[in-house]
Amino acid sequence: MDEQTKEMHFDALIIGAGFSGLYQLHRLRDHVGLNAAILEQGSGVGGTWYWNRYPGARCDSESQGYCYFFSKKLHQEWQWSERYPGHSEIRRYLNFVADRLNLRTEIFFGTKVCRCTFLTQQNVWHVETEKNKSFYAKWLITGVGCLSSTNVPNIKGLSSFEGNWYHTGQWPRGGVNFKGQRIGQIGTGSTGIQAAPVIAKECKHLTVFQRTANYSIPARNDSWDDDYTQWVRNHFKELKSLVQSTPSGHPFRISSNLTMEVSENERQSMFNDAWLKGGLRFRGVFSDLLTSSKANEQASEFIKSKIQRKISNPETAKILTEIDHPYAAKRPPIDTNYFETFNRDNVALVDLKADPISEIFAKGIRLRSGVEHELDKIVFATGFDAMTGPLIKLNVVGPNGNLKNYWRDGPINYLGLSIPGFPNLFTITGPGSPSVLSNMPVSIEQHVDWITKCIQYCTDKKIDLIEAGEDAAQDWTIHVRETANATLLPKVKHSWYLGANIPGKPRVFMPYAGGLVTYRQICNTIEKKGYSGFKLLKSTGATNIKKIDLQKLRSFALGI
Ligand code: N01
Repeated sequence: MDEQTKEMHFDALIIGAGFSGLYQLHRLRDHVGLNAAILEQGSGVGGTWYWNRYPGARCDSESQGYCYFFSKKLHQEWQWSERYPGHSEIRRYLNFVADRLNLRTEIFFGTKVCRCTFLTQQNVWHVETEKNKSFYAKWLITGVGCLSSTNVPNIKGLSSFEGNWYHTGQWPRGGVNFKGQRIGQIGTGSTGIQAAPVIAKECKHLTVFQRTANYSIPARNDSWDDDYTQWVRNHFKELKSLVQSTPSGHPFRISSNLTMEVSENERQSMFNDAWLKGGLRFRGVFSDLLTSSKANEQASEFIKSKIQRKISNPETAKILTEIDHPYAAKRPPIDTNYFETFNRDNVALVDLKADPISEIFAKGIRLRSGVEHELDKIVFATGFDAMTGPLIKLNVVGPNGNLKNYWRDGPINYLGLSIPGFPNLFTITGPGSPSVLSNMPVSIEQHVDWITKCIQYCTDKKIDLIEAGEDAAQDWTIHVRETANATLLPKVKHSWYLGANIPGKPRVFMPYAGGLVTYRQICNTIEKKGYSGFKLLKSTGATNIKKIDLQKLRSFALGI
């Protein structure tokens, strides 16, 4: 879509053209009949997958579950090629969806939102872009993803580095040539674990700088044959019902077995079967891996022993398996030959716990001990200012102030969807919703459907403003923290779930850990009760915000 005039008026504006934005546009335009549009920073659709093109970038969710389920027609036409879809295949899929639903006519590409202000006189959102364009809409919906604000650590001397450096979440569209070069990779989370084996094959030498050792389960990726594609197409209904009935939204069930209630032999054999199945399915072998320390220790020891056997150098094996957190308390990576990569002659591991980075200099990375690693390129696989970061970056200003201020002690909202003091704003997969603890497209569909129904309801009832009530938001925020505290998820030092990877960010567990099935039921009940907990107003003017009891919220903060 072209920006022909400087000011454009819509019923609804959606920010981001990834899984969230595309489906939200379709629902509002084609089902509610609104004049809706997407503002997208990139030059194409894809969202997270538009930016994450690093070597090895691939989804950890299995293909048969990593797609939309709202349209059987779309499902029947599409064909995945592998167990886990690669980044370019996911972009092809989202382009296919955009074309089939004729969405491009309502997408402004190359349009970076820099400020969103609620105008209380008119009850509309004023959205300003980097190129000084103004958009206005009654409804504002963010589909900016949870992991789109990249984190490049503030390491002394980066600007003096003579080679090029890259963040995996902002990968150049034309790719990067590593041939014949010495590469340094900082970071060994899900991204680094995917990238290292691929970079190692391309470059002359790879040095991996590891701060915290990590678990990883073999992905066991494989190609799909036509029979399997046909099976998936024939089982659309069953797959849809499966992903909507599991707490994680993945297309597999979580066993109800408890780890310590089976014999040692059975336990090892069940772990082994799960290891052979591979990927995120490993987590589903027992139901209590994230609620019982004893159960988790069993899984952790099993995984560590498997990892140790893959690595030929005992010192390297030790550094890679001195893991300081419970299995899956951080987002558990899955890999293709990650640990095996350290057996290659052209790969070295640096233990930053023993010898941290002191600075980056013109020729590479210098450690505190004075040891220097000369490099031609540096890859930052250092993660994101997750969940709240992309929302705060939009500079959202409600009638009572800006979101950055309101969330300075951590996110406060209702259902992860709506924020007190920010009327007619909805945040798809916002903090406080299952989002990143689930298979994202399934959570996204649930949020978009809920938001669409809510907007339809307000339209039918001629409601001007809807926003989360302060009491409901406070109770929900406490519930999110209590739910996390009942698990092992907060028992981690540096985890982006907790915002603990970003200096100065409040340490608060952000996603909702109660599972997608429970969450869906809660959302449906609230809808059926006429949006209980929300303030629905037919009047105009600013809403009055009651002060949230931050003291009460802080008492639920996590203190490690
Ligand atoms: O980021 P991370 P990621 N000095 O934050 C290290 C999703 N994802 O991009 O653990 C040295 O997990 C940091 O060390 P530590 C998935 O949800 C999805 O890997 O903090 N090291 C860690 O090793 C995932 O969880 C897919 O001590 C520093 C790494 O950088 C999320 O994205 C694929 C450092 C960051 O790990 C984020 O994963 C890939 C410093 N100053 C990723 N700062 C799919 O399949 C940070 N690190 C969909």
